Amino acid sequence: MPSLLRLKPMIAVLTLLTLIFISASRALAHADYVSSEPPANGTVTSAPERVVIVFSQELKPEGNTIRVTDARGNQVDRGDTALDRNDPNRKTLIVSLNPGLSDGVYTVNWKNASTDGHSETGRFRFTINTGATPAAAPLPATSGEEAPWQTLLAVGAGALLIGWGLRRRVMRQS
Ligand SMILES: [Cu+2]
Repeated sequence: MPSLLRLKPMIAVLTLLTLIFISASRALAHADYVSSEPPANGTVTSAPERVVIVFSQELKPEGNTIRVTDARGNQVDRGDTALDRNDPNRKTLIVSLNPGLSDGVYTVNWKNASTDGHSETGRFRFTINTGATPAAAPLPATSGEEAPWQTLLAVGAGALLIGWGLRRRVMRQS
């Protein structure tokens, strides 16, 4: 039966389109992670006072939690997750952190409740690295004379990096 043979690709295409439609509407219908401060997998150079997460959809005022833990699993947030009052779209959550967090890797677990009745969960990490070594301390005022060779060093390092990048590109093309 030739008609049945012709039907098979059509069914395949329809199935594919349905799957695409379902995944697209799912993405539209939930409050997914858009961005955060600190950023996911990012490194900050000073201890943040809070974690802010922006989602793709309006959230309910209740039922949202951001839980932040240190590398040992200890809670370092203050349990005060709330909508950001500065966001008129109600897509932003904020939680306060304990002051003066030490360098290390922190895990953020979030759970939200969007106004369409759905709930999403997610997790990301960020690193605090204040570079708290004597070498990273602010340079004394007398360091003005060092500026020229420091600039030279920076330019030299930049040139090396660019050269290395070009070489890699050339090697990849050949
Ligand atoms: Cu939804």
